[in-house]
Amino acid sequence: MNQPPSLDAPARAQDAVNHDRLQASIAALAAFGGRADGGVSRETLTDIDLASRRHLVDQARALGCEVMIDDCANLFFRRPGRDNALPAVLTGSHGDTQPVGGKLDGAYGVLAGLETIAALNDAGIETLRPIEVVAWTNEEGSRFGPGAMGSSAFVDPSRLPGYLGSTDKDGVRFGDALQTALAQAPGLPRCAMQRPLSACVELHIEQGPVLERAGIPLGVVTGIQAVRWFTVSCHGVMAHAGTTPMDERRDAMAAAMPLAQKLYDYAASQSATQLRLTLGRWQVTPNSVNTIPGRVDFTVDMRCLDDGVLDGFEAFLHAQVAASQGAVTIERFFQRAPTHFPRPMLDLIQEAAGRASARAGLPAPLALTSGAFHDAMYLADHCPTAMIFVPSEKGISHNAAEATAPRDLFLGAQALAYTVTALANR
Ligand code: HGY
Ligand code: MN
Ligand code: MN
Repeated sequence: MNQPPSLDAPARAQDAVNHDRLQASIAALAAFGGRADGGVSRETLTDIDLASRRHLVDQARALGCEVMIDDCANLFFRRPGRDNALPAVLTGSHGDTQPVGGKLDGAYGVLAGLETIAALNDAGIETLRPIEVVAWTNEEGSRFGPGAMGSSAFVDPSRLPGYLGSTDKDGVRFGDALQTALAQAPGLPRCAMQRPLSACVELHIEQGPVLERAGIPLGVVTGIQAVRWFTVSCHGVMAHAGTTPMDERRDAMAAAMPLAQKLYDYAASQSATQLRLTLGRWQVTPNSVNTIPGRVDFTVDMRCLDDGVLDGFEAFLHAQVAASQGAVTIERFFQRAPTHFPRPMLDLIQEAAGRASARAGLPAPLALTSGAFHDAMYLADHCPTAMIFVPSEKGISHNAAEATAPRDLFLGAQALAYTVTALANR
């Protein structure tokens, strides 16, 4: 018989988290897109991702959850509370991965959310509010840009139409992939976007080296740095590699390389600001060994806690474009200012993580900012939101070698269970 909400419910939920069950659920989901090198390739709305979603639906239903889907194919797994008219507490993360990703980025937050529900079930705890675990669509932004499409559209549905025309490297439109995903979720009730939520907590791996270097298993995330993405296009003229004299070429690569170096030099000049620059995706047209490139497109990912630094870098980039007299064009397709999580949420996570660490005889949680962006950056516009981190071994992520000690994954899930239960009884 479920107990009515009580003050010790968060502690009882925390103590009911099951280490082996969590490990098994991580291994089961990792099989969808599992790679021989131990990584996972499960880009958003691919057939493998759709199959993994069906697996998550089955897991959630086995826990007694209702399952819903919204217009951006975000999946919600809902555990009723005593008063289901109250806005739910949301946890979860994203189910998609990078082209060569790991088992934990996103998946861990979804599965720890389901583990929280399993722990509540085991402990016979009935919360006042409903709890929902979400699997967001396309957080990575690697197949279709920008990133965090599902969460940003949930918070502001007017964004969704602008996402539909985004295409992947094979020319597939996001809108078409989305329709296929929705068509493959027959019988799932469609829920509204922008629904009121009472709070949101996202558990995630740090994807950087801070917690591991500090020897601390749990992080209280105070905020997320700013991010901007651009496509830089260098325009030339295709011509024969053998017959065209060097001084008669308009070689797009000859324009792209020095520009890229100027951007790296600029970033190096700003190193004191912790500005980070990545030129991650290159496309050469026609990409032939013996044709002078007619066009070179490359992406710019710039990040910094100080948005003013990104303003300066963007101005530098525009100055290079102006100086090119039309040979270089740019398009900004993602921009997010820094996120700061509210103090009352940070205090609760400190309490939840502090109890889990103390009972394990480990150091108290560390406060830190996130170098990676997360869906929580948009939810922070919608309801009181915060994040919990666990360490990444050697700070590695977006790499098949991504790993976190099982002990730390367990502690993170314990901290989440406490936090979500406390919020669901407020
Ligand atoms: O790029 C990011 O920060 C996130 O991991 N997708
Ligand atoms: Mn992630
Ligand atoms: Mn990621």
